[in-house]
Amino acid sequence: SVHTRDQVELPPPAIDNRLTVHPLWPEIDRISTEQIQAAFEGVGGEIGWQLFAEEGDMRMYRREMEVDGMVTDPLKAMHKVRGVTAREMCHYFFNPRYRYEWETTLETMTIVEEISSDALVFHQTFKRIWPASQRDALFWSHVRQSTDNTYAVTNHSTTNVEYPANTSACIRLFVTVCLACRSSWPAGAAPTRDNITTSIAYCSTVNPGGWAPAGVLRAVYKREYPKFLKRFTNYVVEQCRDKPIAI
Ligand code: 6CM
Repeated sequence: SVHTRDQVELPPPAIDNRLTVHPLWPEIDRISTEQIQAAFEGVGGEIGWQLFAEEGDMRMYRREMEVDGMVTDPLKAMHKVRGVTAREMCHYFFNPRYRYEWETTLETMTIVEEISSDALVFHQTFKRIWPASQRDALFWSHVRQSTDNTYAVTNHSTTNVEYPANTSACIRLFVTVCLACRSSWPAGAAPTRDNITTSIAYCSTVNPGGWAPAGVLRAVYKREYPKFLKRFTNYVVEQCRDKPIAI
């Protein structure tokens, strides 16, 4: 019926066997493990992280960084969302079916390869930001359970001969993103939509891949990242409201 969700399409609790035999597996496993670990490390006492957006439980930090004159500021965001699980959060972030509904910077999205139920390769083009050239990205995306009640999606740039960089109107950007989520509920109680809280750590590092004015880029990030995280988390809360909870 319309109110039951196929459990099979939720992120699987164990790694899909088809992924572990794929040539990208060693890289996907290593980078995902590193990213998930780093995502849960605090920014509190650390030098260099500057808070640039704060709203309710959401906090966003960045570290100003440039590589060959290009802005590559690492971004880290923390948030707390009530009424949804880590697994549900990651399901909506990973599954391309929902992407156009929450991703506002997107122009096109193509699934380049379906590696397994928990790993895909995407080609995406983004809306052009004046006065820079349009950007595209080619990246693998992997969703996994890390520990109990903890799920994460890692996205990382890759290459594919059928999708060469910098040939058309687009400059290829490079991205490493991790959305790591951990759910908790009162000890001794069963988890419900009323008592569950999910802590989110979102990390993103984007190399624009070619000339883009630093000031414009930083202004876009400052506006777009908070907008993305608020919109995405509200979207998941709305989607889950009348559905059975998926731990
Ligand atoms: O993590 C996010 N989205 C994922 C699914 O699309 C994926 C995307 C990574 C690429 C991030 C590139 C951002 C740079 C976009 C430049 C063009 C901005 C145009 C703005 C026009 C309105 O991991 C959420 C990414 C949120 C980015 C703000």
